[in-house]
Amino acid sequence: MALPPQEYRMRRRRCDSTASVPQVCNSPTMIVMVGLPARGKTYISKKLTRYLNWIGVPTKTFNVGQYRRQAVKTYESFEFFKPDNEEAMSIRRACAAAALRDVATYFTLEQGQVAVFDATNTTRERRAVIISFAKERGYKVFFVESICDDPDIIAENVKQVKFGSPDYVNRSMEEAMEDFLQRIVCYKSSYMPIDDEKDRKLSYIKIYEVGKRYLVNRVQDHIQSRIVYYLMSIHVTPRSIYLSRHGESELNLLGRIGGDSGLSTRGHEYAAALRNFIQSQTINDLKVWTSHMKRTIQTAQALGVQYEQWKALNEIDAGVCEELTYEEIQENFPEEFALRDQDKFRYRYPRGESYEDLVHRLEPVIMELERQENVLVICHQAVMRCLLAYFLDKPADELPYLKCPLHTVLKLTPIAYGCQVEPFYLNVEAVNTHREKPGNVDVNRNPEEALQTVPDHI
Ligand code: BKE
Ligand code: F6P
Repeated sequence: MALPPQEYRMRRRRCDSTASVPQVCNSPTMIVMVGLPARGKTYISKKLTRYLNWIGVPTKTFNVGQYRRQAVKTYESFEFFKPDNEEAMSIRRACAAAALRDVATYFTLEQGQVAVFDATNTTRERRAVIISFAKERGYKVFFVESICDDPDIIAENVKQVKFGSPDYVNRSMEEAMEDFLQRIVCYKSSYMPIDDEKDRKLSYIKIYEVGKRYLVNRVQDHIQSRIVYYLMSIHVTPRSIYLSRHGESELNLLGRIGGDSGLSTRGHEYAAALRNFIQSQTINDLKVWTSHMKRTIQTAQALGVQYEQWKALNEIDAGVCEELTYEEIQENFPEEFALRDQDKFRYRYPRGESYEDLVHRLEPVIMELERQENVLVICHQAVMRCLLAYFLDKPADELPYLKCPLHTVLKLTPIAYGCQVEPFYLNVEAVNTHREKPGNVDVNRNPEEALQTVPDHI
């Protein structure tokens, strides 16, 4: 089809393979953290990285502090960070440069899409180095600045994460606190926050007082707007999220997948046990969420509290395989059965869904869970695996094999940069619905994982 010359030019520019620098076609993005020490930069970096990976955007954090600890094996004191310490200054510059080189490698050789550059980046000079590095290579840059001067929050940060850092092994909490506060002082004199006027061409979000207020400037694309939306949803109020499957269903008893059956006798017993468990936890202002399926609604009804139904929490749609046993699937659809074992995350049932589809369907649920405080989610095996993978940062290949047995509540509590998992088996027997990957002994490799201690009940 003939296009007016102007159109040709526009099309060429959009995806010109002869250009030295890719400008428009899926340019990778650098998220550059800005802020004094103990402002939650690493917290935000790790959390954002986990979220982006979970939604399928390959992302990695580059923490310049780790490069520094690699270069200088033993940390002595805050003196290292004094602005007039020339020797240390050149080591620090070299560490930032090494981290930038690794960002470039990540984008060119490792299919990375987003790199989170986790350093203080508190001087205009340092940010200018990053901006020109990115510009030369055609990367987009989005700054995330955290501004917080509440001494209690800073002290809590030092207690929760800095005290446990390799910098302070064999130091008392008092020593760590004193040294760290001095370290912050070292940065203060040269700190130039992102400037409303001077930096008006940059893309950024400034976060004030752990999310009480935000300033957002020049969001360039879809991924940046999702990042902004995510950062405006997270909070640090202590809370727990309880994940549970519905009580055992009639179809679970028959070994059949999917469908919309009600609870078995033992399923009803579990619902009653769940009520007692929730009461014993004395949780402030608990929200209860279910799917639109009978088995989760019946489980919630036994609790005697209000609950909210989410269609997005419905179990994976097995399409033509709904209500069959795994043996029947193997008999009737042998190729399909084999394909699912090859790539269980991406495999989509004919006229049904894949785990990957499920993750997309569950994204609004995760976003709302981030906004909320205490929540009990009563859901299904595949759905619970997707939610758990988000909280525990599990990769796509492990996700469909995570162990989420019936009649077991998982209590998730944020601690430091991660998430504590406590399994509670409520002592009501149920069938085992977990199917191992054929040929695999156990995919839950990490022996320290609490999940490993979840008993398998047949
Ligand atoms: C919504 N945050 O934007 C946020 N801020 O120690 C901005 N000091 C900042 C934070 C969270 C959300 C997170 C931490 C923190 C902070 C200032 C901080 C933090 C939380 C737990 C462990 C370590 C840091
Ligand atoms: O067997 C219970 C069930 O929730 C089914 O409804 C669903 O198809 C299945 O688990 C998901 O588990 P898997 O992906 O291991 O087949």
